[in-house]
Amino acid sequence: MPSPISDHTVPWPDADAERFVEAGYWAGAPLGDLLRGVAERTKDAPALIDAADGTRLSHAELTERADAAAVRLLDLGLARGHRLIMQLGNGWEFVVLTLACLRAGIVPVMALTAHRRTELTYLARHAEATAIAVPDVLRDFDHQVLAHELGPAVREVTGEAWHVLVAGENLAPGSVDLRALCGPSTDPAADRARLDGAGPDSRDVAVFLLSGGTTGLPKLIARTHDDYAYNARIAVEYAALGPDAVYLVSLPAGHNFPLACPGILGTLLAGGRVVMLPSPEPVRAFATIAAEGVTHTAVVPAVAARWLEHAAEHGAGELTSLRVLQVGGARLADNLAHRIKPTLGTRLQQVFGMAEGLLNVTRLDDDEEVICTTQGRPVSPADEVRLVDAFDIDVPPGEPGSLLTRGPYTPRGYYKAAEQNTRAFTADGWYRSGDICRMTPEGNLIVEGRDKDMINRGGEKISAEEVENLVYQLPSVRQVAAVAMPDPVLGERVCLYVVPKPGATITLDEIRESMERLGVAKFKLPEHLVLVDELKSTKVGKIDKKALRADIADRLSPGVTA
Ligand code: OOB
Repeated sequence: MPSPISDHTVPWPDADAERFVEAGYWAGAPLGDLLRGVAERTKDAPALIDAADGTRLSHAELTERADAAAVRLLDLGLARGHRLIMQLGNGWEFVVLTLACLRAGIVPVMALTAHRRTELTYLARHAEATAIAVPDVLRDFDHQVLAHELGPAVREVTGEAWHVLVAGENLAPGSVDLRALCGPSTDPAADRARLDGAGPDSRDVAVFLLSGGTTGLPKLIARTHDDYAYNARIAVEYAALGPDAVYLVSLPAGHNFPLACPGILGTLLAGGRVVMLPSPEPVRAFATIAAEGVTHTAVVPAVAARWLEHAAEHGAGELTSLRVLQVGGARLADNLAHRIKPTLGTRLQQVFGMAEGLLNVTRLDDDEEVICTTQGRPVSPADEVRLVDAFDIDVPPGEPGSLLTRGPYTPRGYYKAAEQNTRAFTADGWYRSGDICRMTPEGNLIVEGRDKDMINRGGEKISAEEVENLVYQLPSVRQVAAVAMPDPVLGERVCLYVVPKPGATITLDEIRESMERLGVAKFKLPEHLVLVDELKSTKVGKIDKKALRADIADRLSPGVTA
């Protein structure tokens, strides 16, 4: 039996929870009920469009399908409180299955399609999952085969059946047809009767998000129905997203940004419509924006840069419906920010968020200068933010400091991670984001750097420690350090410094091949290798990564060959 989720989460203190309810931040209703309530009002208004296969569902059809899928999951043997690894691409099935889970109280673990054996095995065992949803084949990778192969290792911890749900044409024996499971209902009233009153509590965990990662293995962030619904609702407000909004999802849908900031959940709660597209590649994305009349979308800075390039060459005529372009996930360079309105003809909203909670946005009516040079300010009046020095003392106004935060949608600890929680959270519940920020006199934050050991590759977060642990499995490696190297396209990429064992040699290809054999997401593979005789330590005996980052930036600067 999977252990109860509540055994491993850190709840908000009662006094805080009461405060959030009284202030109306926590609505006291599970997301499935809130979405159903919206569908009852919006009925036949379009809710979901899959730009790849042409599927179109109204709000009424979407909630009916979600209910039917929830019942079918229960019939399979899943139950409220069970965990399902969600590893689907950006298609309609992602939305129907997510809503089905929310309705039944089954908790989706938002994995990425880039994840491979190492990550999935860990996630499924750590979350004690009893099911996984995958595409059959995506970008030449057979997800279905891997999903079945995970079974024995997962069953070892859960003692339960392992269900493999597959979205695709070629179903293997033992796979559940996800498209049929997410298909139309045969008896909506019966589905509803079965689910009403049997669903989750608003304080229950709604979804598990993955942490950006600074530790050897990714951590799970347990977001509750109350906190996540608030997150989505308040983001809706600041993006001025109403029932006429058309929101394009082109970033991986399981990321917090396109899922709930305001993303899929916010758009549906506002009665608007969601358009799913497999990638943000500009030719397809621009054509989809024009065809569907997209009003809002979210991208990372690397994508914004590609869109700017594309528009500079081909014009932005296809983007006339676009009202708000949200950019976040990594620092947007001021010079790119300044080009967005003139080149794309749309308003920019900078979003500095984190799966752990705190969301900062520039307001749509802020001065152009604020929009283009800051990452905005917290969305909730109850968000608390401090900028502190190495001793957790608040820095003077205007000085850079490490960001600590608490609030109504920032959980107080990671799931099943008591030991890491003592480092990632202060004793009184502040989350250490690891971002070095400065606050302007108006209260806007500017992200200036970070004091966490992470590499931000075009918005995908990579834990240096995770990469190092994988590289240490190679017999010829004596010491290794993974650091960010600057990159004009993605912002950062993974660079490795390696001290080989005496007499041994090693190449970048060998390292990448060994990591691929272990099965890890491709975006984590190092893209540059520097062999050295030793790695210098700091006074406290840690590898001096600051020096390495400076070294690689130096080596890559124009005129110098690395
Ligand atoms: C978003 O969430 P995560 O969990 O993938 O990553 C959070 C980290 C932040 O701590 C910060 O280091 C970085 O990503 N980050 C930014 C940023 N937005 C995120 N750094 C500089 N400027 C920004 N605008 O990335 C995320 C979650 C919700 C909405 C948007 C992004």
